[in-house]
Amino acid sequence: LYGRRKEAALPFCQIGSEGGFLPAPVQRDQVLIAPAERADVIVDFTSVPVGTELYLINEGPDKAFQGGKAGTDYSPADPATTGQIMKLVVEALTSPDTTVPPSQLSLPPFEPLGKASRIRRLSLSEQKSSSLPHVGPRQMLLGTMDRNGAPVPMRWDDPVTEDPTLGTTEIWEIHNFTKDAHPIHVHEVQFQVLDRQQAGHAARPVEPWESGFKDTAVAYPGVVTRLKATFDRAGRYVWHCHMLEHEDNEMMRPYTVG
Ligand SMILES: [Cu+2]
Repeated sequence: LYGRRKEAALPFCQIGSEGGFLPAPVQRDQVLIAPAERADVIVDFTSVPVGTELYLINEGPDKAFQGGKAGTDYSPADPATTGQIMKLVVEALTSPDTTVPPSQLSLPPFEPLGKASRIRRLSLSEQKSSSLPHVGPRQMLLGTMDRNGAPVPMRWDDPVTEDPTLGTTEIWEIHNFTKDAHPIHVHEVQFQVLDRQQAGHAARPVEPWESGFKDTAVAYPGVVTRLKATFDRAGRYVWHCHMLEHEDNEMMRPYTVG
């Protein structure tokens, strides 16, 4: 939340993500939200004078997100259009405030998933057009990986390759071979993000605000993102990139639990 002169005005507190409460509240002054990700936040306006105008703004890029920070790694969204989200005007209290300050909240105990019985290596790949190779990739594809660590891209119609046994816990390693970040969404389950690892580097622990249960996680280019889920309901589901232009253009795959 920013004031009129674009000064950072008000930090807030994140208490939840897609799958429920975080293990503990996390103090933040901005959130990174990809399509399908959700954040439950508490904003405390107690110390803000009545009449103050605040703005919730979007600093994400107006082109494909590849990771990094606004202003350093990419230009933020156009403040006249895509950069605008919401304006808030602080009014006087109309009834007694009985809410609990975020720093005094106690959240339900967090129970992590048990040991995984299988690790799957999965891939995100891009495919160039043979007729228009200069206009960027024609398709992004999900897939598996071969013994040598090379991606094996697959289409929606290809046979199911992800088939967890009912009731088992698996780790899915998402290897992103594309140039862009993709929000990977797995239907039916809530997963834990374990860590992220760039080739040749040590794995980075998950961010505190990603340490609860989630159903969507950003997979950065050149990075392995590790997810852990328990597949406790039989059936046929899908996993996919949640950017609509990608998911509707082959970046979606069926998976079965049984
Ligand atoms: Cu995508």
